[in-house]
Amino acid sequence: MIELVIGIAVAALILGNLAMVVRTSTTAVESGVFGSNLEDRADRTMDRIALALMSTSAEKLDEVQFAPNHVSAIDYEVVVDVVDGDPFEGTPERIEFDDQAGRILWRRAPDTPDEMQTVWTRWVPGMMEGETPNGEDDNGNGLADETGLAFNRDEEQILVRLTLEREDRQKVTYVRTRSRRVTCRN
Ligand SMILES: [Ca+2]
Ligand SMILES: [Ca+2]
Repeated sequence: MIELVIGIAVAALILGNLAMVVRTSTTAVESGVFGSNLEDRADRTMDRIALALMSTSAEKLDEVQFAPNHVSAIDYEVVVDVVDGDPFEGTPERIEFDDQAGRILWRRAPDTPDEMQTVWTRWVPGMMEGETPNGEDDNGNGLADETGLAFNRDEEQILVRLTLEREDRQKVTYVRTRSRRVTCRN
């Protein structure tokens, strides 16, 4: 009888461990997928921003400041063609950080009746990874208190920085940060 009880206990222990192993590896796979999805999204969003800025002229981006200052929105016009040696510009566009909703918005003809809007991504935190609001550059990237989407100027190039932050079902927070240097058209 005692042997039987011990046998059952051992079997239960083994099964329990097995279940735990299975559960742990499922969680590991899930979190791996979650993290790489967020990474893909960060890369895709950065690609879209870079493509848009590459098609504009740096002269038009006066409002973009030098480090340690930054802006969280950028107004530009896509240079569509050259007419008699002068670049011909299209409709104004804007990429902006909507800090209330934590989104990056792309707006075409902003603040006009013809405005079009698209959400390029969600899950953008109020502050860049490693940054806290204290007037200092906590994460050592040359900018002080920068937002989850930040632009600054470096000679004729625009530096774009982006952090995405998202919580999974287990309440684990994932953070992915990207930065890119974009050269505008002449
Ligand atoms: Ca910083
Ligand atoms: Ca700071």
